[in-house]
Amino acid sequence: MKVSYDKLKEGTKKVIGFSVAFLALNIILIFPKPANCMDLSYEFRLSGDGTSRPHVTLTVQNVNSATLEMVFNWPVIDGLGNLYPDLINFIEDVSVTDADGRALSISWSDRTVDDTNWYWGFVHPIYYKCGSIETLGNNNITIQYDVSSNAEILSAMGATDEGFIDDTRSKDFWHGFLENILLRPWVHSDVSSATLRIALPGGWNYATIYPNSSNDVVALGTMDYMYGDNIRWKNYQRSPFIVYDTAKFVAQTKLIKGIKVIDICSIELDKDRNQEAFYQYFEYMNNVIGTLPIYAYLTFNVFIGGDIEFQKVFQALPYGYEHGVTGEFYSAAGGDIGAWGSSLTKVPLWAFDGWGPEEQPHLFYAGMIRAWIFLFIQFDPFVPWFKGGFWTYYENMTAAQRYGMDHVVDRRFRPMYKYYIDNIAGPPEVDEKSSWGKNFLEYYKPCLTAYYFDQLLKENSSSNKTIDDLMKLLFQKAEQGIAINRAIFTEALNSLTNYDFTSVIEDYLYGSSKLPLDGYLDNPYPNIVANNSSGSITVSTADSVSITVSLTRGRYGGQNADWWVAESTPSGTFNYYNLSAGSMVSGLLPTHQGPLFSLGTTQLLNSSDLAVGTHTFYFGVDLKMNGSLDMDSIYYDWVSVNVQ
Ligand SMILES: [Ca+2]
Repeated sequence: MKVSYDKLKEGTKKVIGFSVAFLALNIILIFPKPANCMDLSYEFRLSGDGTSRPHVTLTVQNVNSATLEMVFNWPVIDGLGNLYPDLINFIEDVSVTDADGRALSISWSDRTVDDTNWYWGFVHPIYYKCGSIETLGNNNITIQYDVSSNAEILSAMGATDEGFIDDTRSKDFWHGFLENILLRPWVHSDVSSATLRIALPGGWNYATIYPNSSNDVVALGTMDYMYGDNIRWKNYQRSPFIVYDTAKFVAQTKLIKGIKVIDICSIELDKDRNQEAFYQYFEYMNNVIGTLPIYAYLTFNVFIGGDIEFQKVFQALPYGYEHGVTGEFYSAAGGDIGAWGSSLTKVPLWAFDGWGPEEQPHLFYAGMIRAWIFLFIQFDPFVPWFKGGFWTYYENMTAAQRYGMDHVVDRRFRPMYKYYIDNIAGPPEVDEKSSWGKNFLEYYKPCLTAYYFDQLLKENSSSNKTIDDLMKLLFQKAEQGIAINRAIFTEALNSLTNYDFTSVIEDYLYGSSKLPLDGYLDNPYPNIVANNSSGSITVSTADSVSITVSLTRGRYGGQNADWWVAESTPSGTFNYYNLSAGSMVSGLLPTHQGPLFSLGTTQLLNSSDLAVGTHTFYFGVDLKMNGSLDMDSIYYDWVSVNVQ
């Protein structure tokens, strides 16, 4: 665990190094003073039955400036950038003392950090409340304050204890973000080390997205998630923090690819949840795209019903966006792996043309995909097709790895394509919204396009390359702190095979051309005809018989197959078409072995010396390329020739 956190720190250092240096340079230019190396020890103490306000005691060591500037994120900001300065006061009753207990003065001001170079999605400034402390030459300073109680937070959100559907209540937990409750140095580089000691009533526990150095001490490192200098990964830096009574809440944790995946929910909700499914999908995404450079991923659900007026605003803490790479943080029932539909066996595989409450256009855990696509791998400038379309594609692929691709093609991609052809495709294209309010052209057409790209990659690489290889390349860029753009995307895609994707990217992702997916979502379609007839024919021995085959590759393009062209003879024996001989020879062997491709109309035989009796000619492909006939995976067609 230590190892992976170190790896995480290494990874983020690379990403933020430049920004940190740049910010530090600015600070030095504006405030020419030496950088401090402050050590911060926080204690978060919750007493009694959980009703009271938590109390924070912070000891700052190695202070060496006349003024100590400490900040926390405030006020609350929603996804549209609206400020709610009166909604929640996270920090109350602040007092500052020196090592001898003498009071020091603190004065408050508002600070805002903004940068036009920030990633498109995080357009809002970061708002801070800054407390300036006159240190009077003290090196060690203690700051104490209260944090809003959970009842105060829920009440501010518009939720009440009466709103709980199960027997949990606001006193049974505390939930929020460390950014809002940990006063910390204004200058990130001033932080040398930080720890957070958690003191809780008996039977309580906590969870953060930081590692522990002991059972009750969280190693915050240099508090890297909590500063705007790492702005490319601003959401990645959210630091959800949950404290809960273990008699009322269940925490399930699994280490996946070095990431501690934590899910906390009330006991009542836990009965309907299936964390194993979530783990499986989480692992899949790490495997096929890349392992997220985070220490932990945390989800939290409580069972509160009804509309909570400011729930989304609270979720958007601390920067004004409801989702984070480090987890989805929900304060009410539902959420991406919510109470309903969360079971692996209950994943609703909808039919796209059947809108309704039972037919959901997305899967309930879909939000997890965001951590990879759009939060970690970012497109700049923003393109809706990547966020919506590739997200939707991978959401479906997580289901496919559990249920099988055929199931997902049949139940999701084919209906989606049919809906597209019937209602959306142009010219001119007509956009529509799904029952989840998602535009077809931003979510579903680009999802189908991703499927098409995957098929083209397989087709041009004997299935050695897939769209996962593209995503891995893009993930590597993200690890280097590089946002994707059209040129990088195109170059990555074109590097995989000899196929030039430039025009299909233009046509289907940026343009409004009609997707040519006919035949890419169906089963392979072999066709065999005798004298241009697909039914039975009757000929005399003198007549010549022409046997012609064709194949539409269908959804398995590039997949290896045994190709069969066979004849059952009147005497009951089998012949097969030998490609090199160009004729039927006795026995039953594959005519060809290799990847599926679409084969245009091809004449194989044209002879007039067939024996009297019934000859049945078969053309088929089976998807297990092993030289034997596999009837469980074969697609075939036949025609019979009755020779008189
Ligand atoms: Ca076979």
